[in-house]
Amino acid sequence: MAMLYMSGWENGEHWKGLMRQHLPDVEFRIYPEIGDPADIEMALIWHVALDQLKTFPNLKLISSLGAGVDHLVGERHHLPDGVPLTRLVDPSMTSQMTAWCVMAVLNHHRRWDDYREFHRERRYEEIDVAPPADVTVGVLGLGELGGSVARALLPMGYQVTGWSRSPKDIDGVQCFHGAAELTAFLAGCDIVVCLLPLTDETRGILNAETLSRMKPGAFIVNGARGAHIVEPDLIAAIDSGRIAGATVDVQVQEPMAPDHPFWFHPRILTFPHVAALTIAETCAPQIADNYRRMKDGRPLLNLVDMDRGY
Ligand code: NDP
Ligand code: OXD
Repeated sequence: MAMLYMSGWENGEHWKGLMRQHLPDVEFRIYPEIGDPADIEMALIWHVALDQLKTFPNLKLISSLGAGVDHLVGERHHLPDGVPLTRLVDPSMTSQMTAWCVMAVLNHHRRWDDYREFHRERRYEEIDVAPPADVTVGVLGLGELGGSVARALLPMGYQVTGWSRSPKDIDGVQCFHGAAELTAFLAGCDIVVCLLPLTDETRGILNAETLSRMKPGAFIVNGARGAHIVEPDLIAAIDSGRIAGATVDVQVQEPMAPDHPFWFHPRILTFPHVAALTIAETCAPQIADNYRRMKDGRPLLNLVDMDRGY
């Protein structure tokens, strides 16, 4: 029986070496070297060849090689019925994302770009900046990543709020939940950090209407998925002066086309989807654990609820 690695990344051999340490008796194959399709019991997948999954008659577990599963849920017609899908929840990914979001918040709040400009111009001048206690950072999504970002901002003195689907109780964080509380949540934010999963309910959640509900001069940080933002609406809101700017790790189309307007916008900073990378060393043990759980019929870790979409 075998595990098949289907990622499109060029580190298959590296994963193979690691998985051999954790599961020495399990053969590790790297797509497109499938061998006999009947051998494949577990697939590790990112964006590659989803339409092949139904051709493995003994497939018992699909594991996303990322934390997000929108691309898999969105293509669920390719997933064999009844085969569970798990995702990665990894402390390294959480700390990477936390650091990236904190960096984006601090850079905006402490006027990094303006001081860089002053430095170039040899201007030794002070810019008025509100103390953190007067700045509210709101986190959309209070799960593994959003919860960590919210907690990390507290000791820096920020007012922290958050929004999730179900009610949450996080010490020091004012928690909102459900569609009915979205407007109240947004209205209080100076900086909004998006860490939602991309689902039918959250696609385009940052649009002309919701952006207009934010405080004038609010700033957007998106570490989740590009399609959470209606990109032309964001540009219009920034150009009108309503929104101060945005830092986005993710875009609707990745990689961004050379003529994408984000490249040319002075108030938008883009990153190439690097906020939290999958580190094979830290993720291999949980994948091995789930393999053993699948074999023993024990409950799986980080199971995706296909109907909920995350
Ligand atoms: P989780 O599933 O742990 O958390 C998701 C949070 O969003 C939960 O708090 C959930 O609410 C909330 N949520 C979901 N749907 C809604 C809704 N309709 N209304 C309000 N709240 C909602 O996910 P993670 O924190 O692990 O990851 C979040 C996303 O980050 C991933 O889906 C992925 O897209 C992105 N990501 C990006 C990376 C990058 O490098 N840029 C790397 C890793 C992830 P509740 O708690 O009530 O369920
Ligand atoms: C993920 C990602 O979901 O890298 O893990 O975006």
